[in-house]
Amino acid sequence: MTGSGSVAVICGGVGAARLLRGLARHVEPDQLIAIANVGDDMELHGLHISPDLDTIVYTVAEAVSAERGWGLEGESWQAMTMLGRYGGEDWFSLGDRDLGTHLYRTQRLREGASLADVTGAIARSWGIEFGLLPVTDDRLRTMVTTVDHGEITFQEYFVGHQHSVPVTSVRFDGADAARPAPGVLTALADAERIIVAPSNPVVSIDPVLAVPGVRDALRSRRDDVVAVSPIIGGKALKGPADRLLVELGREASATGVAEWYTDEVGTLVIDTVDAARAEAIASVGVRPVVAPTIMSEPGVLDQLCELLLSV
Ligand code: FO1
Repeated sequence: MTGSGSVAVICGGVGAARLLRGLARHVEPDQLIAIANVGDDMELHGLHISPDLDTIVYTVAEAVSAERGWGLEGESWQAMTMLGRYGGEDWFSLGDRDLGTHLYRTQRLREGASLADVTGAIARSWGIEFGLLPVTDDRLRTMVTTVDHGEITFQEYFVGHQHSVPVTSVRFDGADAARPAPGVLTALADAERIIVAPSNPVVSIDPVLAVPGVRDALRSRRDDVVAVSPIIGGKALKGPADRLLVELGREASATGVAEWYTDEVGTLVIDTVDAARAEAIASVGVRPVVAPTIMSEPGVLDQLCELLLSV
């Protein structure tokens, strides 16, 4: 990138969080803003839980459980054990420390704070200096229609059924009425570069784009939008993105991702194992860039960040 242009990142959960941990090392904090999915949010035990926001905070703060990719390292599960004793809802594992985050967020929301305000307070308390915004402060819930269980919530699909049940369609409840959180559209308009993180296109990125104004903001700036393919060698590194693409009639490949994002993304970074797909991707009108993208490999995250800021 040329000037001290700002960078806006469209984020889901784990993959986006890992990329942000790298970008935070390459972009001045006041020039970096993450716009995160809240379609995974849910009310449970009377608490408002925001998995993708919390995964980003915990990961960037280096506090996330390395084993799980979500929740906190060194967790205990006493509250869950107590719930189990009473026959309460213990299918969604909330660690004792993690519960503190949900208690605080729920209380602040009840007092009338916006999700964006609470998210800012939580992020700052973990030493995160760049901007972290929910795509909307309004209610947005990803709903998944399955072959065997009808329409269920995202977490019932992802956790309840370990995302192992075939899906026929996905919708984002509340999207039409949802307003972009304050600052979201400005960030997308002002950014010199918009990055779409390697999150699940179907259930993590699309709910962000479904909030009115967001998809159009990317389409109008398509040449400045670069995505990282979350599908490598036909597989998702984590989660159901590959299966969902196939179940929705698309190809589980970097080419399928390029086709998914054709209208919003001008450039798609694909892993070296998918180099042979570059021509097919170019033929759908997306500029392919081949580079190592497995961020857990030494040096790859920093190289990828430098590439995303310069490509
Ligand atoms: N994922 C699971 O597979 N099982 C869980 O019990 C679980 C609990 C959980 C609690 C808090 C949180 O922030 C995330 C949690 N996740 C769990 C992950 C979560 O379902 C996913 O991170 C996203 O919703 C999808 O990216």
